[in-house]
Amino acid sequence: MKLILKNKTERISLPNQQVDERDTMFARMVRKLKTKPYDHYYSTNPSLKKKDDHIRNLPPLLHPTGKYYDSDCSERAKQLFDSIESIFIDNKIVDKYVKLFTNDISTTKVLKKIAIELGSVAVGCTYLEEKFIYSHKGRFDYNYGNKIILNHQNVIVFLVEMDHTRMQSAPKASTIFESAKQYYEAALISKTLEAIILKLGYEAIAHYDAHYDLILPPVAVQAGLGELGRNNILIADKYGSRVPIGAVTTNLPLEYDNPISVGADRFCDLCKKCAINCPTKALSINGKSSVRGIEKWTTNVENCYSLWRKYGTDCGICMAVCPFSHRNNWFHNLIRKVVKFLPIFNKILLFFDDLLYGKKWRIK
Ligand code: B12
Ligand code: SF4
Ligand code: SF4
Repeated sequence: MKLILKNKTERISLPNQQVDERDTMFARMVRKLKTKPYDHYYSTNPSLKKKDDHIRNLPPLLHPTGKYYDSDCSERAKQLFDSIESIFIDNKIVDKYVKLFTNDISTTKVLKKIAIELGSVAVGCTYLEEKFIYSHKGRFDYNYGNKIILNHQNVIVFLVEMDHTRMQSAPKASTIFESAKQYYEAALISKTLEAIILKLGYEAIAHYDAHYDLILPPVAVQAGLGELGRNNILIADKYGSRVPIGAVTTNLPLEYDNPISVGADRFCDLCKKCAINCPTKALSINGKSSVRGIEKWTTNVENCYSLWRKYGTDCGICMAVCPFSHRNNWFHNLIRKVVKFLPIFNKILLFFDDLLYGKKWRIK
């Protein structure tokens, strides 16, 4: 089955199978020796045992021995990541927002307005495609291997913006601080939307850091928020890749958005800046590969994540170096329009991007 993008020049295809959350890098890394999930996982995936054990033995993220550890940023990032688990949504705020829903205005419009008011920079709605739901839980031992049953038909998906200046210091600790800050924001927004929808009498589940039942980038693509880049994450209009994603699935009826083109797929064919500048060469420098039946860019996840453990941060160079991730201002938005509608200028634009910002990543 094919989804046709709005300008009918691009298509996205649906994979032929679901992903098991147990196979994702963070899930693999939480497995602990001498536990049932560990024994089960590596008896079914023996080829991964040696390399995973090696990465697991590296110092943890945000550890003082990490190359870019910073006593201020790293410690504040740690606190923010921890506090995501204890986010509490005040009923008074929920009630205030619930009052905005009246018969005269479309529910989707009100929900989107609330998401923006809460701090998202873009919001889209789409149907929930089964192939983007994980098949089994994997991030925690207590529900390891549980089959995911998610009967919601719809999903509201939103983006939060990572500060451009902080991103320019990637892979230093100020970028992981910014990640933690925006993952916290995304969790807060998704949990607030979840509470509002529940109050309206519908089912809802917030999907946020470590608590995802969905692969978010394709859902965001389907909801019209951008395109997948060579850096293997979402490239959104106006913000490029410096946009963490949050989502809420629900049975509340929603009006759907259509996928869009930002011109990234064509531009990425020429550019390759993310792949060239990735310190561990984790990104595809050549063409796309077939993954679960679709042609797409890939990431060598072991290379990427083991570097994080050495740096003590979440790197982020591939987000920061991307020409689409420049500031959201009139000048760069004009260039974004040219890339979107006049791909004939891609080569010259890339030439000037190299000239102004450099071909090689420079930590600011
Ligand atoms: C595990 C994980 C990682 C792992 C593994 C990455 C991977 N490719 O699997 C590691 C540690 C390496 C990692 C690194 C990073 N991550 Co990460 N990661 C995740 C997580 C939790 C799960 C992803 C997953 O299920 N992967 C397994 C399979 C699906 O991976 P895959 O086949 O390579 O598919 C990838 C893409 O091709 C796309 N995709 C999959 N199927 C399809 C189908 C279609 C049609 C399309 C269009 C796309 C698509 O989605 C996958 C993730 O990008 C998601 C959160 C989430 N629930 O989505 C965040 C997430 C993808 N990460 C994110 C980010 C930002 C990063 C980093 C930049 C780190 C940072 N500083 O923040 C790097 C970038 C690495 C890179 N260039 O690929 C963001 C991306 C935001 C965006 N703009 O898209 C997410 C969505 C978290 C969030 N809430 O915002 N990550
Ligand atoms: S986060 Fe860093 S190591 Fe990982 S793919 Fe991006 S540039 Fe490469
Ligand atoms: S850096 Fe270049 S190749 Fe990589 S995602 Fe951005 S535009 Fe595409």
